[in-house]
Amino acid sequence: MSTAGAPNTRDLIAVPPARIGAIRSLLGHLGSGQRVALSTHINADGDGCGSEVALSHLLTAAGLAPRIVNPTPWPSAFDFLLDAGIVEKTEHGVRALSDIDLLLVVDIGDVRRLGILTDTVRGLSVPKLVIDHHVPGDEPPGPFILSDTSACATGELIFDVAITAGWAISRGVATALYTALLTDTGGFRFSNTSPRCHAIAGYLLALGIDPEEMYRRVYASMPLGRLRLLRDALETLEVDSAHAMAWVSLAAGVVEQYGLRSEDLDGIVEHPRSIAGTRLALLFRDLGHGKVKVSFRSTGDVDVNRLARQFGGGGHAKAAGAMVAGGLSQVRDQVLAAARQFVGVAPIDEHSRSPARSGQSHGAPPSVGP
Ligand SMILES: [Mn+2]
Repeated sequence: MSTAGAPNTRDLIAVPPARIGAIRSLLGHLGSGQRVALSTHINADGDGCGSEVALSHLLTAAGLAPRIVNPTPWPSAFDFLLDAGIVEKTEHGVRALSDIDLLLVVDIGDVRRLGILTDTVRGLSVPKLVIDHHVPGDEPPGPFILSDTSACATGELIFDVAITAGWAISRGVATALYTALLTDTGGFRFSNTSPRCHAIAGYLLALGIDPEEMYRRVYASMPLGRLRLLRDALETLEVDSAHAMAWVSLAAGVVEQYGLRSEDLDGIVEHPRSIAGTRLALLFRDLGHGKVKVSFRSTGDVDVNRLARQFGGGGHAKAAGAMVAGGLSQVRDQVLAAARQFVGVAPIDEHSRSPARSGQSHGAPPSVGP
């Protein structure tokens, strides 16, 4: 049985032609024996970690000597990716960048996402390569860029590099790439879950990845404190149905009180986002030193990257963040006021006069996603 115009899986798996030039250019910088530092953004997520581990395996097999050097500690949730052969030198800080031949930064569109490594990376004279799927910032980490916002995850682009280079996808590579795709699509649920994303995931399953084991490792290995933190966050839930917004807040110190780290906050903001009719969900986390981290999530057409940029942050159209100076209630009031203006009155509210939504443009300040 066939349907005219139906896609076939081979077409879905094929590397998009628009990426091949950038991939070949990146590959042209790689040479046997090179010492390569791999880095990703502060509070690395499953895509950053998965992309780094996949590249570690691939580059090692290709005769290079990769090491991972991140601005913040390796998240314990992704310890399972660090099998034998992965060199993780984050604890050495910028010293681990002093004797390299090449830097390869993943899942970052702006150098400032490298946190404490930023200034050192700016000053590096070795080639700096970037593989990313964010909206590009105004200061990319390096000049040699493979960037495509249509990629569901940076891991998709790593897959493309491997296929284009003719590198074998080992079990370790497949596990790491599956983690990248799984986490960046929220378990294959977000709008970036493209047909190609599923096709690549299918390819990785065919290589022997066990989806239930991956689910258990990524989503069912939660420390008890994480659930207690969620309970506390949900106690603060507020909803503005006229603007189709919902938000939760975390006071200074609660994350630490439960023995958790920033990485454990992943997914909290999905709860306000899951309320029927919500177009914009926010998480406010008081960091306790005069700064509040704001996470923005959208369902539908609210471009939270543009909203976050009003506060010096950025990210994707549907997921973004910003670090805002001030106390929790002050920042919350300020951000909510801007958010209400930005989304306008939700059209689903029968009380609304439905003014033109969101179109207004505020000057975009330099983007630094926290
Ligand atoms: Mn990503």
